[in-house]
Formats: sequence, structure tokens, C-alpha cells
Amino acid sequence: MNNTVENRGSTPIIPEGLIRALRSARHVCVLTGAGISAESGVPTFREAQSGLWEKYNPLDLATPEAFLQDPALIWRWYRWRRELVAAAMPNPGHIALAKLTSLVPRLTLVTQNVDGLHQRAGSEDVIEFHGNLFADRCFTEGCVVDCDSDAEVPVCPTCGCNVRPGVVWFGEAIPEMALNQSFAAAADCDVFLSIGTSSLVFPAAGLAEIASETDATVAEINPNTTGMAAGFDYAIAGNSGTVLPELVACIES
Ligand code: BV8
Repeated sequence: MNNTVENRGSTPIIPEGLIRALRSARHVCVLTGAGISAESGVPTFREAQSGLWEKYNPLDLATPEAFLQDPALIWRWYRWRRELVAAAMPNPGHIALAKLTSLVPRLTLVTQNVDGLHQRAGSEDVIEFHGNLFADRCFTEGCVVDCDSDAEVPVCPTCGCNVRPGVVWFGEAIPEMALNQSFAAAADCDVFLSIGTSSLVFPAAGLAEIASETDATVAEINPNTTGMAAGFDYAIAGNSGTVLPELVACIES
């Protein structure tokens, strides 16, 4: 049964049942997507891109095939995103999640985002399910390298192959440790919060399904209720930068 909570007023309404579940939770698992960074000015993955990139679909660019076909174009895209993110600041949603960590016995934060904003907001041990925008990796060896990131297409100092951004592209496997830790946390948690994600990208979106199959309380926070939320206990329609600080305040009070 799903309780969709419309939050169009100034103060979001956090369902009493969710507050109770969070107050008594032993382990909270949180999955975030691009939506939690939207209020920091970082475009979500499915929003139309701006400027030079408006004619490109990120789903077409974030692939190994696109990189092999035109590494210079892909590097230009990632440098544009690095500059966007470097100029962005964590928003109240990121900050509230960092605070939530100190209010519950155990919190596992899994993010699909590659922007590092959770860490800049003070969250530690963040599981970066899709890697990190600012890491450079050898395309052939896969290892993190220290290279001249300003070159049009940086090369690996060890083997001379092209270097790529340290993110997980479509068609690539999720890093094994991130996958195992995230699946284990989703299966073990008492509360699962799905925040700012369209729940369209797998296997990340499968984490909420794993939690739903246990007796965990599952809630979504998103201004646009997703199709997956029909199976959740709560769907809170609102921006995470407004809802999360209110949720934390309710738990603290
Ligand atoms: C893999 C890094 C296999 C790159 C990204 C079933 C099972 C397994 C795989 C698949 C499957 N079905 C299909 C697949 C293949 C594919 C996939 O899921 N495709 C989709 C398009 C159907 N999955 C994969 O390829 C994955 N790999 O499965 O490998 C394998 C196994 C072994 C060996 C080899 C291979 C890898 C997927 C990783 C792709 N990389 N990012 C980069 O960033 O450049 S994913 C990319 O999408 C971003 O990380 C983004 O975070 C992610 C998901 O999108 P969202 O975060 O949800 O963002 P989106 O824009 O969609 O939505 C934003 C939401 O926020 C919206 O709902 C909006 O309403 C909301 N919002 C807006 N404002 C706010 C807000 N919410 C709250 N507050 C606000 N203010």
C-alpha cells in the first residue's frame, strides 16, 4: 500500500509512520540519484543539457563505445561537467543526509551520482555506485592514474593508452565492492530511502526492490512520483532540499 504525500506547501509533511520507523531503525539505507544535486545547479541525467551539449543525449555519451569512437568529444563533455560540479555547492538535502548519519545507529549511503557532493557535505563512507567524475582511469588497465588531465585526451603514464573518467558507463559492470555492499545494505536495512532518482537505471534501481521484499519501510522523495513508488510504503512528493531538512528536524524533535 502506498501513501503518496503531496508537499506543495512551505513546510513538507513527513508521514508519522516514516518518522516512527526512522526513530526505531537499527540500519537505514539511502539511495540517491541526480535529483538530490539538482538544487545545487547540477543538471539531472534526463534533463535537457544546455549549451554545446543540448543536442546530445547523456545516455549516448556515457558509453565505452562513444569514448572509443571519439575520446576527445567525450573528454570535452566530462570537462564541462567537472567545471559545473566544481562550481556547485552541496545543498540542504546533502547536508541533512550528512546530519542523519549521526541520528541513527547505522546509515549506508549509496549514490548513483558521480559529483562528490555528498562527501563535500560531510558524508563519509559514501558508496559511489557509478564511480566518480574526478577520478582518472587507464582505459585498458582500469587502474586510477595520475595524468595530465588538461591534455585533449590524457594518456596513461604506464602503458600510454587513453585515460578515461573514473565513472561507470552504460554496459559496464558496477564495481564489485560497491555492488556487494549496496545489495547487502538494502537487504539488511529497516528503512530504505530512495531520493532524487527516476529509478530507471539498473542495477541501482533494484536496491529499492530488494528492500521492498523484506519488512523494511521504503519511502521515495521526489517531486515526480516514479513508477517504482507504487510498491513503496511512502512517496513524498517534494524537493529533497526541502523535505530532507524537515525529515531530520522531525526525528530530532
Ligand atoms: C550494468 C555514470 C551489466 C556515468 C551512470 C537490468 C539489470 C542490469 C542492467 C540493466 C538492466 N536493464 C538495463 C540495463 C542496462 C543499463 C540500464 O540500466 N539502462 C537504463 C537506461 C535502462 N545499466 C547498465 O548498463 C549498468 N551496468 O548493468 O552492467 C554488466 C554486468 C557484468 C559485466 C558487464 C556488464 C551501468 C549503469 C551505470 C550508468 N552510468 N552514471 C556518468 O554520469 O557520466 S548512470 C546515470 O543515470 C547517472 O549516474 C544518474 O544518477 C543515473 C540514474 O539516473 P537518476 O540519478 O535517476 O537521474 P535522472 O535524471 O534519471 O532522474 C532524476 C530524478 O530526480 C527525477 O526522477 C526527478 O524527478 C528527480 N528530481 C529532480 N529534482 C529533484 C528531484 N528529486 C528530489 N529533489 C529534487 N529537487
